[in-house]
Amino acid sequence: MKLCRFQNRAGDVRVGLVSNSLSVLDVTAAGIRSIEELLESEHGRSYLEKLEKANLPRVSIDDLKLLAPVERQEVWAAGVTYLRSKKARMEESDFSATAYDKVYEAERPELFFKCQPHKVVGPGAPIGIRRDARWSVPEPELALVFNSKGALSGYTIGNDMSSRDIEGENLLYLPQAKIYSRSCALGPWVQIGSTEATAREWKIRVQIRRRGKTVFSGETLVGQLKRTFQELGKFLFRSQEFPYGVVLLTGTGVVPADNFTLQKGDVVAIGISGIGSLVNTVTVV
Ligand code: DO4
Ligand code: MG
Repeated sequence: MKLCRFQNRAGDVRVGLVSNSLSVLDVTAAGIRSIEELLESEHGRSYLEKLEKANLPRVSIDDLKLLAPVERQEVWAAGVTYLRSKKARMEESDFSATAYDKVYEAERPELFFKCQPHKVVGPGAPIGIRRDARWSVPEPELALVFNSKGALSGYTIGNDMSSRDIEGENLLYLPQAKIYSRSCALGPWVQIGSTEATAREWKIRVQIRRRGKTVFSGETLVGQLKRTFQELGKFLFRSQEFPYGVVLLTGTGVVPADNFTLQKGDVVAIGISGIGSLVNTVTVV
C-alpha cells in the first residue's frame, strides 16, 4: 500500500492512496488530513483497506503533483552503514579515516540530524548542490518512516545530498556538508506493509543523466546494510522523543567514483525495487 501527499489542480494539498500508476484515491475526501494521523493510528492499515473499497474520488496522475511525504517530521540519517560508504569516506579524508573505520564496527551507529521538513524536496522538485562546494554527490538511501511510538510504519526513498569536499576537510563540517537548502529529497510515497525481511531484498539503483547521457549509474542491495532497522530505530529513539514521528535515512551503499561531481541540470533518478522511483534535477543553492 502506498500513501502519498499531493497537490491538486486547485492547489489544495491532499493525502492519497496510490492504487495504480494512473490515478490516486483522494482519502482527504474521507476526512484524512495527514499521513501522520494514519501512521499514528493502530487501525490505519485496516482503515485504508476499507477506504480503498469506498467510493472516493480518483485523481488522474496528470492532474496532480506529488509532494514529499513528510509533514512535521524531522529527518535524521544513519551513516557508514554500508562497506562502500566506509571505504569512500576513508579515501576522502586521511584526517577522518579512523573515525569512519571505528563507527562502522562500533555498537553505536552514526546517526545525525539531516533536516527539518521545510528543507526536504519531493518528486520532480530541484535538489540542491552548495555554491561553495566543489565535490557534490547524491546518496541514494532507503528511508525508514517511524511513528511517534517508534514503530516502523513504512518506507520511502531518500537522497541524502552531500558535499564531499566540505565533509572531507574536517568532520566537524559535517552539518554544513549535509544540511542546506534542498539538501534532501524524499518520495514518491510511503510504502506500508512490508517486513524488514522483504525490504532487505530490495535493490537500490541510481542513475545520473547529464544532457541526455548517463554519466553515472550504480546499485546495491538493502541486504548489504550492516545494521538492522530495529537497531537503528532503537538508537534513534534513545533519550529523545519525536512527537510527529521521524524519517531515518539508512545510509548509502552507492558512491560515484572520486572524480565525479554533480552539476547544475543533472537528473538524479533513484529507484528502490519495492517502492518506486524518485527523480530530481540539480540546482545550485
Ligand atoms: O559520516 C558521514 C556521512 C555518512 C553518510 O551519509 C552515509 O554513509 O550515507
Ligand atoms: Mg548518507
